[in-house]
Amino acid sequence: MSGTGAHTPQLESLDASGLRVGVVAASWHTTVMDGLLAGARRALEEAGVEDVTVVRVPGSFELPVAAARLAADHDAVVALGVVIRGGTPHFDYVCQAATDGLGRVALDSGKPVGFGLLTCDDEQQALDRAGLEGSVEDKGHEAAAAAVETADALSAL
Ligand code: DLZ
Repeated sequence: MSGTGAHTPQLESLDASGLRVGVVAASWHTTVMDGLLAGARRALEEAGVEDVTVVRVPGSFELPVAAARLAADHDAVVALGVVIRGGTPHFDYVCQAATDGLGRVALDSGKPVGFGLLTCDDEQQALDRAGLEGSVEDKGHEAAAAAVETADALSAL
């Protein structure tokens, strides 16, 4: 997928100060994860979210179960992780399980789950998307912004 045509969130115009947002972050690939988490925190701050719970899990495979728990008592969830392709099919199984699981959490709970899971061929692709100095994209910020914007849209229905 390409970033062309990406939506630009107008976070400052939202009043998200009353939202409770849960962030679940995997722990593999520390530098990339630090960037994703910082980007998510920045987006939540820009939107005025004051109530943020951050939970760390070992790997991306564990994101859905923690997201499900957070969705039970938060208005929105942000899931952050990075999986880098190796020499075995393991990559495909972890990515598929995490993606399917997070989608299921969103639909089962009715709460938005911001999808900040990077699935990359190599570490450079992940660094390019991590919102770090020199990165071209900021996927942690994007995922948190999407979760908050969607929670806002749902609250108006
Ligand atoms: C096992 C594994 C591997 C090989 N690679 C990654 C990765 O690139 N990113 C990630 O978030 N997690 C990885 N894991 C760990 C699995 O997600 C999971 O934590 C373990 O299989 C234990 O359930």
